[in-house]
Amino acid sequence: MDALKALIFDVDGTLADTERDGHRCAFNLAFGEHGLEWQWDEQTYGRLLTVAGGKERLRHYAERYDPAFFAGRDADALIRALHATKTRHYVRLAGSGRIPLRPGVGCLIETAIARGLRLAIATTTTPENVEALLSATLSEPVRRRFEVIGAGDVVAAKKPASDIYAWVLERLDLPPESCLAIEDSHNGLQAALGAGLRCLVNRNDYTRNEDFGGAWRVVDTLEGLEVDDL
Ligand code: XBP
Ligand code: MG
Repeated sequence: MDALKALIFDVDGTLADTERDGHRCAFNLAFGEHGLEWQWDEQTYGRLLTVAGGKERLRHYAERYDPAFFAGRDADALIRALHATKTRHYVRLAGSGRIPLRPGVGCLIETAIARGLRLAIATTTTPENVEALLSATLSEPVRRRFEVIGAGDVVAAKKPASDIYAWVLERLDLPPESCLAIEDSHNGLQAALGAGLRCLVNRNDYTRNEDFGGAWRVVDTLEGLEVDDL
């Protein structure tokens, strides 16, 4: 195995538990603002999380549960508008500091920096959402150490496609063998494996029962994880 040179972090569910009390609430606030009666409870949202990407999730939900939503309207424009409203609400929620890093994440980032490891992000969410969360949870010097941020629509195919990891590896100019991906979900694991990366899965309440076959390691917390063990 090549010497480890970089950690590539997923964001939602991995750096922080952003889905239940962040993205889900932002979607519901957007529905209200747009006069829709949709409301995603925790259980419904957990099922919808198998569709990566907020715009893709909205389309999936409308097609499956409210096909009349698109009748005679520009579906793409509607979804873009809904998603922009949702992102505005999420940026405010994440930027408020109400969504903390998961246990052990801050310490792992700090020790990785101390060991000279390079840091990157590979996420399905938007760059503005990443910026809001990192600004609220990391100091400016630490935030600046994330030298590549691969987020959202920079690639056409989202997780479980491996495009976002390939995009990040290209900009790190590193082979997959010298990097470790840190993820929380089956979709994220598949994306990392597809790019030839070892993947450490940090399960959470939404992803606990997903299939993590092929993961290098599966944990329920990053607390106590030593960089030298990676
Ligand atoms: C998880 C996702 C994202 C978020 C919502 O991303 O699938 O779509 O649920 O964010 P990650 P957007 O790869 O970080 O686990 O609405 O901005 O897509
Ligand atoms: Mg995730």
